[in-house]
Amino acid sequence: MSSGPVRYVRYLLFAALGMGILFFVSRSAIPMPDTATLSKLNPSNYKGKGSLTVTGGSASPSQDGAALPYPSKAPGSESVSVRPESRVNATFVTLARNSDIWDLARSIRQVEDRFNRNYHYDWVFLNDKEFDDDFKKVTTSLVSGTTHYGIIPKEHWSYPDWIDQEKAKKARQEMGQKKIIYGDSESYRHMCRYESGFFFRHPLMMNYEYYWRVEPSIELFCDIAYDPFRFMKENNKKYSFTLSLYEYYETIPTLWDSVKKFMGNHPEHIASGNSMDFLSDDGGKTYNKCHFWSNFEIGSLNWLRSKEYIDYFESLDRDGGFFYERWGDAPVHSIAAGILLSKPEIHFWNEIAYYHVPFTHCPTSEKMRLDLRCHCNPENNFDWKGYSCTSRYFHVNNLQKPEGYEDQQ
Ligand SMILES: Nc1nc2c(ncn2[C@@H]2O[C@H](COP(=O)(O)OP(=O)(O)OP(=O)(O)O)[C@@H](O)[C@H]2O)c(=O)[nH]1
Ligand SMILES: [Mg+2]
Repeated sequence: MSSGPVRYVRYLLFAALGMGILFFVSRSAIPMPDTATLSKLNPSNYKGKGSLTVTGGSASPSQDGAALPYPSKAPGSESVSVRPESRVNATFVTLARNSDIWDLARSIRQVEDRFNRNYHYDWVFLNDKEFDDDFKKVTTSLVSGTTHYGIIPKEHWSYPDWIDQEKAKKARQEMGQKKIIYGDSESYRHMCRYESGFFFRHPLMMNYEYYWRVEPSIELFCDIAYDPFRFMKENNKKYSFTLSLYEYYETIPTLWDSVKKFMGNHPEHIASGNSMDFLSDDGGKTYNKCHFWSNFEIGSLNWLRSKEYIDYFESLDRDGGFFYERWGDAPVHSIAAGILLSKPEIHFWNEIAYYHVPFTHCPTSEKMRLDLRCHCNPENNFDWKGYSCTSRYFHVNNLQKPEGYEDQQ
């Protein structure tokens, strides 16, 4: 038997131990805000500092219906820390006007909530005019990584000297009369040419290996449960997409002639095992107008900066169709990916559910939608509709369409 005071000391020690255990148990049971959120609340930690957090374990994506292509449950508010060095050298990139700010704010918020809040990748904003303070203030507050703001050099947003500006003006007037979308717009043409041939060479982009293009007013419908940039790098992917469709012929009547001229002059640039069958139904004679929708893109900047791609862009640019017609950056990028890359270097993101007016990619698999907490209506999925080229992409790449695709046609 212990004597009185010794017994009291023992009681006190037990009580202290019990309280300690209770504290640890309750702390781990109560959801705590992640360190990224906490560090943003402290102004001295405002940007790009502190530990990096990612959601879930490692997982590699694959096409719909494949065995466990993503973590069995996409993590929600919980997060686990990983070291910053596991990040890839990559950035988001957006070309925008100051007036795009509120439509863009919605896009950024979705990208952050679904993915980047756990990764803190940088974001580069490019504009042909100076960004104003409001634009910078709002975007800086929304992006969890470091933001950079660049002005586009004049020579990348103006007429090259071989362009006949009178002829270009006439073409715009004619296309305007025919009510071709953006047919009469001069700035839209500069935008398409810039996205086709220059954004990846902007000094701010030269520091990075991969980019993810984001436009105003897009939606992301599912959690992104792994790092797509890392997937690109580890699997040697150069170009990737979520939606594909047919181009409006009136905007590109001579684009394929120009591509054929390039292919004739540069047979050494044409990849073996390429995706010509995605682009053409007659072995390359004519273009079937299929293209990847470039308002969403994750891609390799080194590929766009390669001699193959630059030769391709410069050859097309000389032919003048960016101004005399209205060539879009979507068919220009897609044709390049189709002929300069081998098939496995292109990737379709089934897990990245995406909307840009007026089309939606929403995974066909219900399990995937539930696991990734998607909020898209599967009835809106465009993949298997007649105007989409994704069926053709699956066919050309021998991919199996997901169960239930017939009901979404
Ligand atoms: N700085 C700048 N950015 C532009 C200009 N025109 C378009 N952009 C941006 O370029 C991208 C593509 O332009 P959009 O107007 O979205 O073109 P679109 O996607 O074909 O057409 P929408 O259906 O209207 O979205 C967007 O990120 C725009 O913010 C411009 O004149 N200046
Ligand atoms: Mg757009």
